[in-house]
Amino acid sequence: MGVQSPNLARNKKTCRALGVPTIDLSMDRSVVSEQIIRACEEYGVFMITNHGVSNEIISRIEEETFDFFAKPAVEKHYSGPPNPFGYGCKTIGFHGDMGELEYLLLEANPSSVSQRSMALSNNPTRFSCVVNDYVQAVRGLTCDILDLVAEGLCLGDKSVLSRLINDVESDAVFRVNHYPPFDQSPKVLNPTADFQMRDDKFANNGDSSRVGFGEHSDPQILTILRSNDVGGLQICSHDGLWVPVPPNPTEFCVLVGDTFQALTNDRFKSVRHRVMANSNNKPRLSMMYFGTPSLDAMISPLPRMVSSHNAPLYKPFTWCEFKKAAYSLRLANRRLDLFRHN
Ligand code: GA4
Repeated sequence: MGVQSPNLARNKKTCRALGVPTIDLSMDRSVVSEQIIRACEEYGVFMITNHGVSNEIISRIEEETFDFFAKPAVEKHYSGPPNPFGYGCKTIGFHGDMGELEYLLLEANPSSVSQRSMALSNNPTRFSCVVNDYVQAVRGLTCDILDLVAEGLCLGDKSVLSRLINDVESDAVFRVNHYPPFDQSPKVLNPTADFQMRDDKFANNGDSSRVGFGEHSDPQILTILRSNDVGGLQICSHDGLWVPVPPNPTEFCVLVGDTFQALTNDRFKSVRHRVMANSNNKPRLSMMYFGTPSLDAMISPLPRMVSSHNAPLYKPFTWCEFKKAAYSLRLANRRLDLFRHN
């Protein structure tokens, strides 16, 4: 791990071209729609600028959550374990995945104007407002992106995708990950500066001291991620290279999830990604809104994505069934295969 093959070093120039595309949402609607579709097809991930979410909403949530993670460990544990919501530290899910991080998992349903607990903040009302404002803004952005996709794919019903996550029963989750800085030994390469070959041995935390969040794809439709200026996120390219995503606090990173892959009958591919611990003395703080259908929503390839040459690749499943499968497998498993036609 961390050692580049000579071949890889020679190909470094090519690798740079693999970087994640950036899309300016203020451009002409049809251009943006086309760019989003191309990015979903070719990369499964893209950055967005001019997204319209106010700086104030973003900096307030950053401040509140940094304050939470600055609390003494014993106090933070009053908000855990994340079962299903709350504070988690190092353990991810229920099946032995580990990461060098701590996190908060919070409900993000459109009707959840819920009060958060006193253990999260000594001003739970303010904490709730800040979370709800952020989630509402980012949900709106997710819906805009999904409407642009629906237009570009000529889906007829332009809100067929956004309705799935706007449902009052949506199973959406909001997650904040806090990665402490990594104490770097001299022989380890900087994890954000080098392209590395994907290696199955390390797919699930082989070198556990460096893995913040192990390789996985997100099970939902779309993930909207925002981080501070500390790197660590890497995406797996089609060629099996780990490509660092440079952090940019003014942009959002959008990731295609498994459910979007199934809805588009594999035209879009969910992107495998991971987070490596950083070594620049500053913690990484990332916030993810997971655009999710309701538990009983039926997922199957959209009619427009299926034709006589393009048979449906997936059997219909509910989000609840898929979520159960995701939670019963480890991070690195290919859960979509369970729902594929043979
Ligand atoms: C990955 C995406 C989201 O963070 C998450 C994660 C969830 C968890 O941490 O509880 C999972 C993981 C995520 C996928 C596989 C299962 C479930 C941990 C795990 C091992 C909240 C989600 O929805 O799926």
